[in-house]
Amino acid sequence: MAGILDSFRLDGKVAWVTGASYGLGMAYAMAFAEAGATVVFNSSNQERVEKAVKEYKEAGFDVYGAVCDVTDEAQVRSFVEDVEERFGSIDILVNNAGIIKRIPMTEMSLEEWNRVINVDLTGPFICSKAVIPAMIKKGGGKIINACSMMSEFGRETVSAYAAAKGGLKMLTRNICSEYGQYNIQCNGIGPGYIATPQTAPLRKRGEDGSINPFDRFIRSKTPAQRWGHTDELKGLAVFLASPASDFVNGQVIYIDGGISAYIGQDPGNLDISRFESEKEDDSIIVND
Ligand code: NAP
Ligand code: GCO
Repeated sequence: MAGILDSFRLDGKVAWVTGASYGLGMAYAMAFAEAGATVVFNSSNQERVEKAVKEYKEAGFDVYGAVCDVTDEAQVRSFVEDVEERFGSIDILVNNAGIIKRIPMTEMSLEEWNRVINVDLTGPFICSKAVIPAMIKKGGGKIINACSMMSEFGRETVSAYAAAKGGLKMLTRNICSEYGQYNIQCNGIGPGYIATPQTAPLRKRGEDGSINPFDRFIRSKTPAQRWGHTDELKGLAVFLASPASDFVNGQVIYIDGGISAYIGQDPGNLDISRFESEKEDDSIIVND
């Protein structure tokens, strides 16, 4: 008789993680491969795709990657057709690819605003639309959207990103509403503040090695007083991609170290001596 842990396995499934050349996407892809899935990924840059394929191989996973900009419907269609020919139709889609531009709203150009909305919200629409018909034919599927603290909260300089992530929460609920009858579950992962290239600028130390003021702020807002690590999100991703979550739909599950439950403490009262010796984050800072 199958045990409970078998319901977390992904054997025989084809999983597509968008934007998995590094960061959280790579963590999700590695986790899916470890759970038995055939994993494919895309990113917008050939060099970073090739580098990532090597990293997957070094980790023991044979992961297929190709360049595909999630905002380009023709590229997405061609990527999906290529994957279907090579591996079969896609059972699991993680709409992970995302960018952020930290600019005061009144100083943000329309082009900058549109780029963030296109990657973070329209991209998930394009990719979900490309895989849902085959999921319906196959009897079901899983769609997981990369939501955020900014699906719930605002903050200075991230207007486009927050608007996109708030919209992505509602797109998650709408895909659930429209396609749940076909055994498609669409849920969101809502990470807190996680150490990746996207957040590297927020942790960058001063010339004198002093802690970044935003780093201090986030630690004062997090009960554990630390940033999350990409590995800590793997379990939730596998859960939402697996049969274990077949009756979970339209939910955004926050994995944030408690930020969304805590009013926070005065950053000035934080004892930073505890983590001054932490190795400085060496994530690449990718300029999109
Ligand atoms: P990241 O380090 O910046 O990685 C973003 C990934 O998306 C990269 O693989 C990047 O690859 C790819 N990408 C960017 N634009 C793309 C496009 N147009 N088409 C295809 N791929 C594209 O970000 P992250 O921190 O891992 O975050 C991943 C997702 O989780 C994002 O949606 C982010 O908003 C969300 N999130 C992150 C955090 C956090 O604290 N880190 C918290 C909550 C939510 P290329 O550069 O090679 O294209
Ligand atoms: C920022 C950060 C956040 C995180 C994440 C939090 O500038 O505030 O980049 O937006 O990336 O989305 O959940």
